[in-house]
Amino acid sequence: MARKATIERKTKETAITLALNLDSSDPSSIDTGIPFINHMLDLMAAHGFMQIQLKGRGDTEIDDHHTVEDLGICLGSALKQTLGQKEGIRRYGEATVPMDETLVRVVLDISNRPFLAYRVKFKKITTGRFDLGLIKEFFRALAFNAGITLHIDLLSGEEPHHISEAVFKAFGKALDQATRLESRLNGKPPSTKGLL
Ligand SMILES: [Mn+2]
Repeated sequence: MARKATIERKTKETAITLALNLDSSDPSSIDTGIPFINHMLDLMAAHGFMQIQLKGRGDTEIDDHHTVEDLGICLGSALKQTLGQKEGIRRYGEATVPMDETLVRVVLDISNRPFLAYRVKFKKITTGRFDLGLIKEFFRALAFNAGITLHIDLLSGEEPHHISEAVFKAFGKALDQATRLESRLNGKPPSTKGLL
C-alpha cells in the first residue's frame, strides 16, 4: 500500500495544498509561486523517489519568508502523517551529494526528536531573486513538523545554486533511505524502546 498524505493549510499569509506519496516516482507537479523553490523541491522529489503534488500561494509581495516557511511546515506535517507509527522503516538516512565543486552531506534520523543542525554558509545572500537564508527556515520548519533530527553540512563549495541543489538532493536521498521498509523489522518500529 502506498504511503500517502494530503495537507491543506490556509492562513492569512499563505494557502498551500500538498499531496505527498513516498512510494511513487511519478513526476511531481510543484507550483509555489516561487520559481527557485519549485526547482529545488522538484529535484528533492525526483532524487528522493517521492511524488509531490503541490499548489501554494503566499504573500510574496512582502517577501518569500512566509511561503517558504509554510512549505516546510506542510511538507513536514505530510511526512509525519505518511509515516504514522513508523513501523518497519529504516529510520536513519545519509547522503553525500556533489555538484561540480560543491559537496553536501545530509544525515537524518526519523526520531520524533526535532532538531536542525545547519552548517551551510553562502558567500552571497541571494541567487537570482531568492533569499538563500530562507533555506534554513524551510528545513527548520520541516524538521520540527516531521519530528526528525536533521544535520546538513556543506563540506565544500562556492556557487550558491550548486550548494542549494546539493542540499535539496541530498535531503531527498537521505529521506528515501530512512523511509525504506526493512523486512527484518517485521513491521515493528525501529527502536529498542518499542516506540518512536
Ligand atoms: Mn539548477
